[in-house]
Amino acid sequence: MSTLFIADLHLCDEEPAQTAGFLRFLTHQASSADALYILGDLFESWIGDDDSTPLHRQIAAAIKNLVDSGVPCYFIHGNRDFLLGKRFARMSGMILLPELQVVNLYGRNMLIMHGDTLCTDDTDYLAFREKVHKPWLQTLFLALPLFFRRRIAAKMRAGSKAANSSKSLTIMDVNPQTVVDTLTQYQVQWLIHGHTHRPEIHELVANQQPAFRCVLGAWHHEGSMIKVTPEDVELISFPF
Ligand code: LP5
Ligand code: MN
Repeated sequence: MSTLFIADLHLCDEEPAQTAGFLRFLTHQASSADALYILGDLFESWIGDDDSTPLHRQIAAAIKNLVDSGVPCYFIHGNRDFLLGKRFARMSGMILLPELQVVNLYGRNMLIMHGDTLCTDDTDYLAFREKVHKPWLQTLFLALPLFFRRRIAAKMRAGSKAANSSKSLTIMDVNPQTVVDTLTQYQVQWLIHGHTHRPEIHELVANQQPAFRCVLGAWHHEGSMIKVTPEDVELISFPF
């Protein structure tokens, strides 16, 4: 019995190794799991479900195979693929979850999320996030021709890279008080998230008890997953 979590694969045409690694992961590790949770940034960027590229169709079909074999797959949006919608969910068989979700796994209540909203010191990012999450702006963006959306997304990625190069590592990490507040708000002792690309299982105190913050790694040169079993919670890296 095991439930697997992954995030931050950043799949794109330019990085075929990650795609190969993900397809292998689906047919190997994930095929014997009770469920797979993808906690955002599956794709490098997502500009609308109508952007039907061979890569997107290949990934949808591979996830659908897993789901059809009896392994449910859940998805929480990341800051790169927050526009992934119902059409892609239907194609892939994935179930879209809200930004924060508590799941009970083998008796443990675990809060799961992408992790970007825990970075509350990064006020520039949060201001940017608030803007691009406005429904009217998203509707407007999605109505633009694909080539234009692609250009805007590339500008945003370039702007993000430039902004990140002058931000400190502390600003781009989670705020410790926000983590404790979130665990308190949801009355849980376990948190699983991605986004920061700093894989680790941190021990802390919340609700006057030991608590654990499990951070997934990005799929740069190897895969990263968290495996939850009735006995254990493990952070595992594996070659593509
Ligand atoms: O993604 P990453 O790891 O590089 O950095 C993130 C934060 N950056 C982002 C921006 C995304 O990378 C952009 C993704 C594009 C998605 C598809 C387009 C959908 C458009 C929808 C429109 C309605 O999330 C970064 C954080 C970092 O994580 C660590 O937490 O710091 O935040 C920023 O870089 C935000 C900047 O501080 C401020 C904004 C710069 C963007 C400038 C955009 C200009 C675009 C003009 C277009 C007309
Ligand atoms: Mn992210």
